[in-house]
Amino acid sequence: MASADGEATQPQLVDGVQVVEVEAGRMGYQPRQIALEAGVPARLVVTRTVEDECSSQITLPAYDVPTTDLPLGEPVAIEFTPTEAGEVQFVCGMDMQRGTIAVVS
Ligand SMILES: [Cu+2]
Repeated sequence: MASADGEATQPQLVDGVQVVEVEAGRMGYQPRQIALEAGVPARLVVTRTVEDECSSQITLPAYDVPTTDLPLGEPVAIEFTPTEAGEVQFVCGMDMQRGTIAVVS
């Protein structure tokens, strides 16, 4: 499940949606690097696994995903459609933990 640093995790295509499961845990986001295709709806399913204020919220500013609460142990879906190629980041509520999404067209 965990990929080596530098190797982006590919989504699973579920009913036309690119789905990636993300853990917000002791080591930050896992996976930390995700690859998505532009123009296809995407869903990050994020589960927080640590009692840690830092990872209790997540946001994806580039796609106007509002700051979203992550209750401990409850998967939360973050949905957006990447529109153009490039790298965007998802970050914790305090902008400390980061993950990278490489969007390809
Ligand atoms: Cu934080």
